[in-house]
This record gives sequence, structure tokens and C-alpha cells, in this order.
Amino acid sequence: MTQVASPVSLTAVDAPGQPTPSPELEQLYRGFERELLVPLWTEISGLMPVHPQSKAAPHLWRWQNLLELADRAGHLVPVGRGGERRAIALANPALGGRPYATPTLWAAIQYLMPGEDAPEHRHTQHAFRFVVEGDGVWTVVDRDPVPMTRGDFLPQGGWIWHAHHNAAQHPMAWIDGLDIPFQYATETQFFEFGRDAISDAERISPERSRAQRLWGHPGLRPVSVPGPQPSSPLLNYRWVDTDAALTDQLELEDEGFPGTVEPGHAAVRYTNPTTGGDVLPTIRTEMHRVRRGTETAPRREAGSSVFQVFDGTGTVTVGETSWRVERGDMFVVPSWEPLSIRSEASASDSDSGALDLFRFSDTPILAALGLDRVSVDAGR
Ligand code: GTQ
Ligand code: FE2
Repeated sequence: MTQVASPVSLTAVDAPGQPTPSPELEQLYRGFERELLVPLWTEISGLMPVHPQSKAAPHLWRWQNLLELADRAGHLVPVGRGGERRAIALANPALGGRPYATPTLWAAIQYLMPGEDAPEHRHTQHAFRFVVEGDGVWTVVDRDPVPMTRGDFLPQGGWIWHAHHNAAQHPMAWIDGLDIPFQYATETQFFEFGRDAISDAERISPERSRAQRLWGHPGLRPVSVPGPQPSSPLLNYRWVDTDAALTDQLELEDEGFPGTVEPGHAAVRYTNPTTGGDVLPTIRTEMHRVRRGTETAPRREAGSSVFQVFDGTGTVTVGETSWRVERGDMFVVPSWEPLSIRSEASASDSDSGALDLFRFSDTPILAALGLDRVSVDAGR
């Protein structure tokens, strides 16, 4: 049976600017129903709110719980052609059980047992991997073996072939981010299976990917490859570089020079070296470092984001909700919910006691349409 618009009950419309109820008005509304029409005046506050009212909820997933369940899946669920990946998605509790962290973003923990292969495929969904701990897996992107170790970020633009292989004697976990919900909503997905097995040459893990050798030199691009590319040709951003960039920002701040987002808060964005813009057409990715004892000013952004704690401990507040967070924990910031981060070193924290957070968001989609907005409560 076809779904029809729910009837407008005159008494239920409790919004400003409604007409005086009468039998004639009731007749008019029944006429709207028959013709599948809905008036704006009964719906306007929901359809055109004064600011974004996200359907998604702020939510935190504990890394230890994700890891424990992923490991159980590793022992019970084979990975192979058809299912493709042992990836387990974060399902926002306010999005109806769909495997969506936010209305636009997929976030998952992926797990490979020793020696396992995840078969080659490609899809229009833009994707990345981020490694919070471990090593041993490399991903083969367009036949280029790319190593993955703690702190590495690996973008992987749409329609690029990719397979994963765990060469280590131990299981490995990492996180994936994709624009699956966005492409589901816009009905733009294509998918293709690749080879059932990668070649022996692709099983040999080099120190550096070919992409890193070609594109991984700051401010230098190969002259042989002209023009902008839609997603980054640099397939791995190494932790050593990200860490150095953040350390330098905070040291510059100590010396009285600009560079940090706000006092005690350094941040870098992963960029496409052929454009200087975001690494992926639909997903923005950043690494933030909040100095020990610093609390960031509450900040709202149009669009949604997902964070993973990379290092340190602290307290994160999203809207009305606060969590104590530690390494690996993942949380969602819905559109226009204020976010504030406080770094509080615990006794077990090593060295600096700073709180490092990896972040991804749907901002490039909004920016392309002129819908990106930010509001910072600097007065706090
Ligand atoms: O690793 O290729 O989490 O295709 C979801 C879809 C990971 C992947 C996911 C994928 C992948
Ligand atoms: Fe994939």
C-alpha cells in the first residue's frame, strides 16, 4: 500500500500563525490529504528551523568494547568475496538502527587476523583509514602497497581499487571513514569487484608506498603529473610528519608567534597536494592537539563530525553530554551541537599529557554548496 501524508489534525497543530479551526478548514485539510499536498504553515518550524536541529545524537563508543567485539568477530566471521570486509559500523542511537555514525558519515572498526586478505574492490564512496594502534597490515591501493602503523592516515578516493592484507603474526584493527550514508541518500553509488587475490609482489611490504615517494615531500610535486586531482594522490600521511607539525605549532605559540587555533590548541588538516584543499571530495580530516590543562572554546559547526581519541585523556562535552575519554574512544558531534574539549592528564599518561584527537567531517560537501558555518563562543 502506498504511504500517504499523515493527516493534519487541527487540534494537534500547535504552532504560531495557524488559522482559526472550523469545519471548512477541516474540509480543506482533508482535501490536501486526498491530493497528497502538505501546507507549509503547519510544518515550517520543522522544515526550516532557525538553526540545524540534528536528528543524530551525541554518542561515545569505547575503544576497548569495539576492540573486544571485533576480536570475537575475527574468530567467528571469515572475511572474503561477497561480505568483502570485517568492518563493524557505529550506529548512531538516534538514526533508527542504520549503520550511520551521522546522517552523512560511516565510521567503522575493521579487523584482520594474521595472514588474512580482504579482497580487492572499488566503489564510488570516498574512504579513509586511520590507525590508532598496531601495525602489520598494509592496504594495496591501485596495486601500490601502503603500510599502516600507529598514527598513519590513509585517504582513498572513490573508484580506486583497494585490498587489505595482514602480514603480521597478530590481528590488527583500524578505523574506516566513508561517505556511505551521503551516497545512499543521493543514490549515487557504484561498486565493482576486483581480482580475487593480490599478486605476490603486492604482498611485500615496502618501507614507503610509491605514492609517498612521489607525493610525500612537503611543498614539492612531481612535474610529470600536472593538474588538480579530485582526491589526494598521496596515499599515506605518516604520524612522524603529523606529530612534528603539531609540536611545531605549540612551540611557536610558546615563542609568541601565531599558528595555533586558540591558546593551547594546535590543529592540522590533511590536504590534497594537487589542490591544497581537502584530501577527499566529501570528507575533511584533521588532527588536533590540546595542551595539558587547556579547555577549548565551545564551537558549533554546520555538518557532522566523528572523532577518535589518538592519545591522552580528557573530558569532551557535546551539547548537554560530557564524557571522560581515553585512547581509541570514538564520539559523534551532530550538526550545530557545541563541542568543547578539555585535556586532563592522568597519572598513566606519558610525556606531554596533551590530548590528541583525530577528526573527520562532511564539511567539504557543505563548503562546495556555501553551507559551511562556524560559531565560536570565545567569551567563555
Ligand atoms: O575497507 O574497503 O568500513 O569498502 C566499509 C566499506 C571499509 C574497505 C568499510 C569498505 C571498506
Ligand atoms: Fe572498500
